[in-house]
Amino acid sequence: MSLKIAIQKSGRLHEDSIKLLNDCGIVVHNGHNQLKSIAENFPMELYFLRDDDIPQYVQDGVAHIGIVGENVAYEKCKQVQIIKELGFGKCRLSIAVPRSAEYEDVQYLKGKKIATSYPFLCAQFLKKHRIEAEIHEISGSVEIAPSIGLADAICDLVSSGSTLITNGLKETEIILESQAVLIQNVGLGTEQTELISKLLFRINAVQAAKRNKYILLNAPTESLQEIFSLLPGMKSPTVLPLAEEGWSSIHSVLSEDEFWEKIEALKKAGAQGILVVPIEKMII
Ligand code: PRT
Ligand code: ZN
Repeated sequence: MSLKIAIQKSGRLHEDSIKLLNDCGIVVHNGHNQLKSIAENFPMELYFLRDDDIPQYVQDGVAHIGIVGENVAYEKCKQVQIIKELGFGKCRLSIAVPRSAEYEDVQYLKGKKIATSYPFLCAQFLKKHRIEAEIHEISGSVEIAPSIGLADAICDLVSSGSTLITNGLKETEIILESQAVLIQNVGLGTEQTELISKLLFRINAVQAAKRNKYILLNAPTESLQEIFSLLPGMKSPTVLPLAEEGWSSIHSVLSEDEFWEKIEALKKAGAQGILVVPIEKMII
């Protein structure tokens, strides 16, 4: 029994998907143009596919799980379950119009022609706002559609926004915020479900490690209580006496989100010699 996972063969999600598996301790060899591979130290078989096909493969049970963007997962409308947000491949599906357009609100789109590779999500957005417009489905180079007279607006993926600028467009509505997700077939047996739980346990440890840093610092004994309140740690901070009387070394874990704020407060509380170290895995 092995867990069958479908990942993108090449493209924006490929490397991060392999890296995630590697970070989870799963060694994957994917030679050039290989469509299938077997992991070395985890019962896992990998299928390398076009991202658009992954939801179908997972729905049909050919693959038990898969990694795709939420944009693809929702557009394809397959019977699959999203079980984990993976934090990479972040982008948004947006409406954009020519920079010169006098766009005030979504009513602008009434009766307009919108080019997109996401006809389902685009139609859903228009329906929600009770807008009648013409959707023109194209499979690539959507951004040039307005400049060649093919459409009045587009509905496409945006990350930095530079492609829109290059093509004389401006982003006016965000339809969906997207990132890579792990999807799962809805009718799996106990053995596959157990393997998925093992994989999720490892993914959670990798993600928790990324969100946190290990921090070591020295502080005078009279500041310890204030420092403990700033650094609660996983259970509570470790305190070791320094050779110099009246001083201690404190070890703890600090969340990335409050990092700079806490560092400033720690310095104010008398902390010195602060070292911050990345964490590889974090089991909570
Ligand atoms: O061959 P295959 O079908 O597997 O790949 P693909 O060409 O369909 O997809 P690919 O590799 O381009 O993208 C895979 C997934 O990456 C997408 O489904 C999204 O979930 C995610 N992703 C993240 C993006 C982007 N960022 C992104 N910027 N996908 C596409 N883009 C494109 C966008 O379409 C536009 O052309 O990048 C351009 C805009 O980028 P900025 O930075 O200029 O705004
Ligand atoms: Zn694709």
